[in-house]
Amino acid sequence: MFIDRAKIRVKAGDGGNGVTAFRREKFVPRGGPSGGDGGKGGDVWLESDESLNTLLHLRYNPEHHAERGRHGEGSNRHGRDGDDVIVKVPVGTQVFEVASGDLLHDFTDAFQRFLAAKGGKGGWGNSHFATSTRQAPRFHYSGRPGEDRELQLELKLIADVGLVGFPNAGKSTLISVISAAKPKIADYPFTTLEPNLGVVDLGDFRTFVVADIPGLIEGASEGAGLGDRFLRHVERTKLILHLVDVSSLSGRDPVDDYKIINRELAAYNEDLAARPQIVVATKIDALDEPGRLSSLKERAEKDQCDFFAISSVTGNGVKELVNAIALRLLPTE
Ligand SMILES: Nc1nc2c(ncn2[C@@H]2O[C@H](COP(=O)(O)OP(=O)(O)OP(=O)(O)O)[C@@H](O)[C@H]2O)c(=O)[nH]1
Ligand SMILES: [Mg+2]
Repeated sequence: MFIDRAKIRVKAGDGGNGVTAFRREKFVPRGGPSGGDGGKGGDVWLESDESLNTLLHLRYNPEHHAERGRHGEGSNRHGRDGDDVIVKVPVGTQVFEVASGDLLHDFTDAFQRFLAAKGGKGGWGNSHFATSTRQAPRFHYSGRPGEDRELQLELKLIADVGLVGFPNAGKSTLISVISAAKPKIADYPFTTLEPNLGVVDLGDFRTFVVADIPGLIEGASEGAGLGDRFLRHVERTKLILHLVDVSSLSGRDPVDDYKIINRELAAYNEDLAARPQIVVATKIDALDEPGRLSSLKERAEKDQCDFFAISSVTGNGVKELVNAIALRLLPTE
């Protein structure tokens, strides 16, 4: 299962307390104040790690507490600072504060760090408070509490290419033939319930990542079908492949399908609607009315989109499509 959300609690260490103490040594009469300060509480940091690609590890381990600072001691001994805790998250994780809903941080690269909860300062011991008129202060400060908050983590898959289209358009079938991903494929709508990622290998270490997401239908932006909530997985893609079934199997008109999906994209996010699209007519092995293909092609050209016609079953046109995607995404030297 693809997990892309997790709620965690981060609690930084409290600061240690300062102490009240006085020097007591054999040959030092009336020794002055010598209470040391408390140590600082440990921080909780989040750090991005390229080797992770889900938030699953945090689902099972949602509490992250850093150590408290030790209390100060006599003879001006400072309490030890609490150790920090580092929580690893995949690149692409966004951090929201549950209480306010605010976006606190966005991990766009590996080895980024975010201070999720700051450790409390240690309290001052009484030696801090000695002045010429107050030579024996009999008080100290307590340590400050460490920050404590609940965070909602969200991982958007960072894919280069997003597949969108009606249910049954052939999205999962395409990703299964161009990558090693093995999503469920079936002859009914809403086969795909969770996004799948596939890595397309072009050789020479050149790759791109494709996201296959559940199908959209009219009204998805208002929650119809599975709704548009999976569109956040294609929000960051550089290119959208808009798949349209041109066989008569769908029982709908390809140009209408194309327009409906574009409307849903725009309703979700105008930026997404403006993202470069390649329009892909699918299932051409089962094409029985050529007019369905040509009218979609005309429409795509009118919208100044590249257009390809493929069959994932026979492989017809698939290679050309992959090459065109590679040309759009990868700089050629
Ligand atoms: N004839 C033919 N059938 C295809 C082709 N590609 C996909 N199909 C069939 O179309 C049906 C739907 O394919 P999927 O890949 O599951 O469609 P999808 O777009 O992922 O559908 P959802 O996950 O429900 O949104 C399956 O029965 C596939 O076998 C094709 O190129 N030619
Ligand atoms: Mg599917």
